[in-house]
Amino acid sequence: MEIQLWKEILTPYELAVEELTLKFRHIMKEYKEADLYSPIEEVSGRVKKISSILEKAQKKNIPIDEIEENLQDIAGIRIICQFVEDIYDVVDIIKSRSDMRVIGEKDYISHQKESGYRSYHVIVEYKVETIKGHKTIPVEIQIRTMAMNFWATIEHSLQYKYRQGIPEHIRKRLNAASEAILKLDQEMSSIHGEIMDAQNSFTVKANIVADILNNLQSLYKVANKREIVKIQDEFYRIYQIGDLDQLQKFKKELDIIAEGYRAQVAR
Ligand code: 0O2
Repeated sequence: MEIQLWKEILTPYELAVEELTLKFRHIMKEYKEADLYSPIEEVSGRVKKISSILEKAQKKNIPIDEIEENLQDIAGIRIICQFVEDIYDVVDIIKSRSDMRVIGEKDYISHQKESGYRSYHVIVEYKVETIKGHKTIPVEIQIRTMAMNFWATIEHSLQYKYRQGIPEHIRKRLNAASEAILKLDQEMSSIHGEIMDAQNSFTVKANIVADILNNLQSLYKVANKREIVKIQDEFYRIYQIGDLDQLQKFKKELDIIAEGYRAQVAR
């Protein structure tokens, strides 16, 4: 097979990697612009090197002219997340899209590989348009946490260093490191829950405060001003205690007062 032919074969894969990298980066941008937490932290992509394609085909006994039908990771996207929970959100995002179709999944998080490798792989079918026309190709999307990626990157380079197999004593260390990574991700997940709870109650509190202040402002225009100033002082006192339940109770009472005034005005 001539090098020119390889270039032709790989062009749609290059385009798919470029397009998908851009699309996933855009998802990150959209989350950030909407002031929302992005489950995607980082995106990268690559087209497998010809030498690696040949090596994998040889390892799996795939004839050269059947490589395209049998290798699903010629085009690869890697998505890095902060927390394990984010990985499953990213999988849901991928499944909900109309521009790619999931044709395979490998959950190496619930089913860690013997090597200690952990990651979630989704194979999608993706359509590209080149000057030669359109083509639907498989793309492997690897989704993993920063910690999982750290381990996989080191282990991958060791695989290259020890082509005949990683020595047993290093394997043992890698397994221990993989366990430590699992623990680290679990610890981070517990903090993740706390962060989400804190963000949630912050939003709830901010909305209650906004409602109370709106009501106070409206009442100030129609009700006895000294009464409203007294209510406002009471609000500041409760606000300083910082108890969400008390604040919620105060809001309900103020709603009733405001409703009463509204009814009077309507009469
Ligand atoms: P590269 O250089 O990253 O492209 P297999 O038959 O298991 O070798 P298969 O059937 O394609 O491969 O599926 P699998 O196991 O899901 O592996 C796909 C890719 O996942 C690999 O591609 C690696 O990128 C990554 N991967 C899988 N297992 C390991 C592992 O134990 N350690 C690390 N570091 N990465 C792993 P390639 O072609 O092997 O390599």
